[in-house]
Amino acid sequence: MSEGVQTSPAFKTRVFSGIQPSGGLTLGNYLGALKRFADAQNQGIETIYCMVDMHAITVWQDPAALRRQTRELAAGFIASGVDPNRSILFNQSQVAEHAQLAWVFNCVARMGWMKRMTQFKDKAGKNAENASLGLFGYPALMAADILVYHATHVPVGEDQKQHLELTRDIATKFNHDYGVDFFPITEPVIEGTATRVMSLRDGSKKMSKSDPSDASRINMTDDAETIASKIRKARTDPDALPSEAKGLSERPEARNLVNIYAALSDQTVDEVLRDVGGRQFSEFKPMLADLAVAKLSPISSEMARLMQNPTEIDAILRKGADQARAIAAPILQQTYDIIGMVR
Ligand code: AQP
Repeated sequence: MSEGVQTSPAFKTRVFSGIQPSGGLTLGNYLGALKRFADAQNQGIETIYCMVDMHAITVWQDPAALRRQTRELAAGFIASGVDPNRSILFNQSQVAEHAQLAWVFNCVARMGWMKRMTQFKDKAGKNAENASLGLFGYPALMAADILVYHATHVPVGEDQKQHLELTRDIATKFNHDYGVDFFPITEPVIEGTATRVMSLRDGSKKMSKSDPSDASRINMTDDAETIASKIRKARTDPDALPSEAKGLSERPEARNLVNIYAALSDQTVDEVLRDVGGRQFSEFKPMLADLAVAKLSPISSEMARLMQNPTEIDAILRKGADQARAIAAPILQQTYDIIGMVR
């Protein structure tokens, strides 16, 4: 056991999560992540949220676009209810400890573990030999993002489940290899009706900011007319809505629209169907469009207002980075002590 290392820390409840500034925010990011980030903060839990720009550059990012998208994402966090006075909000590359711990985890994680990651396979496609090494090692950096704060809970969408299992594997292997109980075994928090918002054009594909079809997603910056038109054109089936959730099990597109409605209105799917069961999509789609516009337009106007003052956004992120570093630096130093690095 290493000198001076606390080996059985009592892990206090601490939430961490991040979003890549790799494009504009979608309704999937809002319902699967941002809205739930604000909910965790509002429950009085310690919350740390991050724009993960080092993850974003695992695929090409134009420098000017990356800067703009990072600030726009920060504005999206704040406009969605993440309060920089109650949550720590910062940009990943401002806190070097993420990259430092990621290197340690690169040496803990195994090649075979990384090769099984479906997101790498999806993003690298047929041309895996030409993908960046960073894209391959992405989950080790994600584990570092979480564990450098000893975070106990990570709210994410369904698509991140496999990466969080890998975070747990890395923590377990590190603790086992060094005979310590140093890193917590983090719990993924994948809850609610919108943990996997699907494309509006294809109910089998996740809604994604990098989908080539803009019609497949609702962007947080879309205006009311665009939102209504995308929902009107969303793919559906010809049947009326059922009156119970089980009637949606074989109807992915219908299920997606009802899930979105439920998440936006803070209801369960059964509660929604109690009201709208039996209606045709010609009636339900305008109801969904009205709800989406009512919920999203205040957020997009607030984002636009915040974006008029980028210096203010940068100051918020710098302050958050100082707070984040104050937690991360001692945890990294303890990690180095455990490993046997002389300092
Ligand atoms: N469709 C979705 N439904 C529910 N949650 C979602 N998330 C993303 N899409 C959906 C959640 O948003 C958080 C941040 O995601 P990210 O930006 O770090 O990366 P991503 O998951 O790869 O998101 P995208 O939109 O698909 O980005 P690209 O196209 O760049 O890969 C995560 O918690 C994620 O689960």
